Amino acid sequence: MALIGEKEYFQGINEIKYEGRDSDNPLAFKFYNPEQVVAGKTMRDHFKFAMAYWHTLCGTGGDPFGPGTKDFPWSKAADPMVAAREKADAAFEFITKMGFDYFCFHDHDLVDEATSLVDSEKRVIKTVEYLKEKMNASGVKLLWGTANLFSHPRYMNGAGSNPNFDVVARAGAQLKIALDATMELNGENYVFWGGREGYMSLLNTHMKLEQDNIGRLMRMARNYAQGNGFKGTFFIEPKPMEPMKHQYDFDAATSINFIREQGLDKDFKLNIEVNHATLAQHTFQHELQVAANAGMLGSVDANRGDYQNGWDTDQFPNNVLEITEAMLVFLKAGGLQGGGINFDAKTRRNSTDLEDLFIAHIGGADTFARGLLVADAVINTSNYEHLLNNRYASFTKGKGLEFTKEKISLSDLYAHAKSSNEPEQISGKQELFENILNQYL
Ligand code: XLS
Ligand code: NI
Ligand code: NI
Repeated sequence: MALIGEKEYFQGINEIKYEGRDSDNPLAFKFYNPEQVVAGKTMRDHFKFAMAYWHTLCGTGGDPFGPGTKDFPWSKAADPMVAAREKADAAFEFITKMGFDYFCFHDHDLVDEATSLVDSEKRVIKTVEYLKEKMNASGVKLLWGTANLFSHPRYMNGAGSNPNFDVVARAGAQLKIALDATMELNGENYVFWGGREGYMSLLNTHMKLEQDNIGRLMRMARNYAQGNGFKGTFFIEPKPMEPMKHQYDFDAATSINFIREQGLDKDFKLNIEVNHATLAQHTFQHELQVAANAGMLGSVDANRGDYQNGWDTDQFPNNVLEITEAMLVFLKAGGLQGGGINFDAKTRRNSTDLEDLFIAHIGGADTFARGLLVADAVINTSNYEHLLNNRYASFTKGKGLEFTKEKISLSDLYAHAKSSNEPEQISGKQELFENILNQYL
């Protein structure tokens, strides 16, 4: 099967190559050099860049004030199966021209939902057959699949958290079909983003029952998938708000608690999204660190928010400083466990050229590559690690060391403090740490 479908959608664009930072070619990588080895691994393997089917192929730019602006030449056909094939052709042409190895999808990004569950399942199965051929021909892999359990009006009161069991069961059915699709395509992971899993008003909400029901659904999903040979990891993607006023998977710490409380910690990790972190009043790097500390740094949804807006603007990542700080955490944690970097990002409503999709992904990949290179240099050639470890040197010897081993008591602390003078004032040297990062940028 040819890599470009019957019709070439991105005409005039060839495979994107690395040309280095001096290149003026907008359709070339300046920092992302897939085969370049950094910290013992190629950039390609560090990142496992993925295209998000929903934004790149389906997001035509509609907002509450107006319709879509992007006249995508695929999926215009009235027959949903023809439209789905065209979309798949465009998707694989895009991914292979980008030189990426992965994609991610929601069930109904692939093909529109039908009016009945049975017909929807048929559509998904047929589209998956077609995707499988395209994947075999191109070598492109599925980073993760997921079910859209938030767009359809039936989920207005939630999916797993819905107060009506019939809706929970319907969500379970859709989840099963999405898991089947993910497994059929050898998906490496499965994501749960709880779009409507939360509440608008506590007055009409049984919070504990709703959360326990989500846990039940997740355990069923895990048992079903593993029973059918799925070896991948499940990820929860935290987000604090939007669409619900309060989302149950508020942030990394909240989600980790949920995972442990529900007995899911052997099989579940986190998918951290930049813009969700900032919506939760955290930094992206904070969320990565919280996940890493719990051994749950699974995957990343790459994008960025807007300093002035309080919603998920899903812009392409271009904040090099932010991503460099994140790459420090990433490298020190030993990378992602099972996941990759999925561009859950959309071009702006007025970026209407097809080539803008490439330019945006190039910028995103370059931002991560640059961050990785800088973080690696900071760790290995600057004074950074030494300064950082030095701050905690008092825990590496004497009573400090005994304290970390829990070999001393509160009375020992009392005796230690009583026989010492007022502790010495030691500068935190934040500006020095910041300057080192700037110096290496
Ligand atoms: C929305 C989420 C969504 C998930 C997948 O804010 O980021 O796109 O990644 O359902
Ligand atoms: Ni996301
Ligand atoms: Ni998001």
